[in-house]
Amino acid sequence: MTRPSAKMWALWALGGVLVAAALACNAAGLRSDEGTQATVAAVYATITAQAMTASPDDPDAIATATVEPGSEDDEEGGLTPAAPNARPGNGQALSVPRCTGSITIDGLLGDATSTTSVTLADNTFGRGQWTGVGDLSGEAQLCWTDTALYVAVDVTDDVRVQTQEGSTMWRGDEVELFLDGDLRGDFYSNIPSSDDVQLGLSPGNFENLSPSAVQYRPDVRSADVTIAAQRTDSGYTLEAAVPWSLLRVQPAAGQVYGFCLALSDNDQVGQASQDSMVSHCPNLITNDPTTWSTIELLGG
Ligand SMILES: [Ca+2]
Ligand SMILES: [Ca+2]
Ligand SMILES: [Ca+2]
Repeated sequence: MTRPSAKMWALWALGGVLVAAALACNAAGLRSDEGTQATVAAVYATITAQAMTASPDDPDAIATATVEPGSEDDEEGGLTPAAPNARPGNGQALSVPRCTGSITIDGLLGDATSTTSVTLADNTFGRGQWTGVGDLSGEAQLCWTDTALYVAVDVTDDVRVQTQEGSTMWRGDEVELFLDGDLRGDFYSNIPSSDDVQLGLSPGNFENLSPSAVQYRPDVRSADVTIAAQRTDSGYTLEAAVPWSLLRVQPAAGQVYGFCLALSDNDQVGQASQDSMVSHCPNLITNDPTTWSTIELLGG
């Protein structure tokens, strides 16, 4: 056995240095990746903070988000991205006027003289069950007051079935209302949070079950909604005054919220079942606020 020469010791030492350098490079590479991710996170944190603090009715805040690339304002560091104020592609966005006329919540529609209309006829659940607009569809009218959002729906439904109340009323004929009270604050979050309200509005069964409301989200509880319904030849009508306090917002002209109206259908007589849903939001996933459309409150 021969002893390593001085030259071999030198080569081993050099090799060790190179290996250590390679490891150091790799470690530096990892740190570099982490740094990039941290930077991205910081940028998004900034965007989120801006969206949280920007007033939805502040036109300047919106304008800063729409700077044209290459324009004078498009200077590095001069852009302040903010979340949009609409959800294009999610169905008809509604511009809702203030209510006029003398409105009585009795299920008889037509007493609100200024409303916006929306057709509920996009099948969003139970594709194999929904046989067309005669099976389930609706025409809704909306207006607003300082205290409530007024909703009137003329529902076409071939078989009226409701055996449930409270948190299971969705397993029967009912109207569902979705409102995202902080549209821009968490615009990209597809998980419902405390500002996302989902209500069920049931016409009852026109016998021993009275019209009633329930809050499904953010938590399940009974909902204090003034509500009435009437049986019709083609289905039923439902009329409701939904308090803004229940929707967790302070209404004002110009405010924009995430919003969707939907209908749930059960045609299984005597059973608790959900056959299908229709809406004006064609992409509706009930627990994903990014699939809802929007509502704007008009002044005047
Ligand atoms: Ca009425
Ligand atoms: Ca039906
Ligand atoms: Ca039905």
